[in-house]
Amino acid sequence: MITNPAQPNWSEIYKQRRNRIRGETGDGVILWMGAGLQARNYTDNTYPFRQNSHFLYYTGLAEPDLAMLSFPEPDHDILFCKPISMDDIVWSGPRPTRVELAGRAGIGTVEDLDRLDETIAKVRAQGAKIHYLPPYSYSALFKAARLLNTDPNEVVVHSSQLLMERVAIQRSVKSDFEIAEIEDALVISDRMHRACMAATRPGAREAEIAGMIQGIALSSNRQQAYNPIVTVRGEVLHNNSYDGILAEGQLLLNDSGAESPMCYASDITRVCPVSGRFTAVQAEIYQLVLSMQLGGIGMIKPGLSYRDVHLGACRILADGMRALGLMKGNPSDAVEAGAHALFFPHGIGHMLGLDVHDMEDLGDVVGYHKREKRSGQFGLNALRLSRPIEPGFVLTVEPGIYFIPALIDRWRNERLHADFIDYDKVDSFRSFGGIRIEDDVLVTATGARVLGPGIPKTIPEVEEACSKH
Ligand SMILES: [Mn+2]
Repeated sequence: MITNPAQPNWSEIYKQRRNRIRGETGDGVILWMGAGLQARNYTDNTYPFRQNSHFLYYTGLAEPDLAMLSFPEPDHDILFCKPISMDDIVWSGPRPTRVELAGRAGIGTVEDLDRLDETIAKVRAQGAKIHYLPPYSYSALFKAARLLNTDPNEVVVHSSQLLMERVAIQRSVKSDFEIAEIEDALVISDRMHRACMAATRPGAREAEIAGMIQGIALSSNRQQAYNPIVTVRGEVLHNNSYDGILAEGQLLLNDSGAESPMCYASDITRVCPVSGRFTAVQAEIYQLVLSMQLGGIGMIKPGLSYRDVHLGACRILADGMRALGLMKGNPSDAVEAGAHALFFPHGIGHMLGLDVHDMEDLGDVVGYHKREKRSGQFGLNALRLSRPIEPGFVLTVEPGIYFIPALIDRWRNERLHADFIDYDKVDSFRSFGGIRIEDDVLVTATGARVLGPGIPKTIPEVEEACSKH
């Protein structure tokens, strides 16, 4: 029989992942909690289910109501599952047996979920430490409090810093199979973005375009990796409403991405002109954001801090804004002072993987070196990833330029960075909106590779995609 070498042995991969993490956490027992269904307004009406990403990484099991204990000895894991009742089968159909689930994940022992409490109690009675990650949902928090027989306020405090650090290191470097999953997700994202560009026209509604993007994911039997941002008010960074109607002369910002079959995320932003053609002023700002993005991608190489990539893109911004008359003075001094953050108040990017902001539930353990603290400076304080980058990291590179009227007014009234900003000129851009260009990038041994099939990005490419009505 010919075996396909491209088909990985996933149960073996999950085993290896668990053996590595148990080897790095010493003598303790690791408690992995799968996610449960979340009620929307009563128990049986639930939000779409999404497994906890750490649980997915170490088991591949996407079903609700699972837990696992990993013991210090190699290959020693117990999967805990709810028993299947006839009611479950009547209402939800047949499901994989517990033994099938355990087999898929390469786990040798399986128990009823009801036995998790007593098993944990037994482990603790023997003096072993329980390592667990801090829960990010209240339901998981209360479940953990019950399992660990502790006050809910104590659960996060006593989560394992060592486990967080080791998980972050392990999950940060992506294997070829994981990269292939992200690229698979990007194929759907490419369709989402091209369809959006083709549908953008004066009179169209944001909701109509957001619905079409969602339809592309759903009709491919995929989830969206996050709630898409589809807005003509691109300067509102996380604009979650779809109330707007597109008008001639506006820009439409679309930040949306699909998941792969194994739930890896893609995260792409593009901006296109509602009329199909950029105005001269829009093209100038767009081209500057593109220079920041291409400049940032060009800087990426192993060992360089992502903070330096961020600051490099900020200097391109300050230099370009000076050429356009919006900023003045020395660009490096302006960036050091933080003046550029009037236009670019967020970070250049973040890790991407099973989560769109990969492992952000673990906090700055992921993006910051142990001894490095987040900056307090406005703009730089929103940088999610700062530490030196390594081959195998997948990152977003997503600079932007935004004109946020309330922020402009505040800074102008306070005469903030008046040496570096021409406020009269900036005022003439009050209704411009915002532009962000975002790609997903793999750090290679020598530099960077932009993942995905090549989503329209240059001005001619975007205008061409807009013309395909
Ligand atoms: Mn992003």
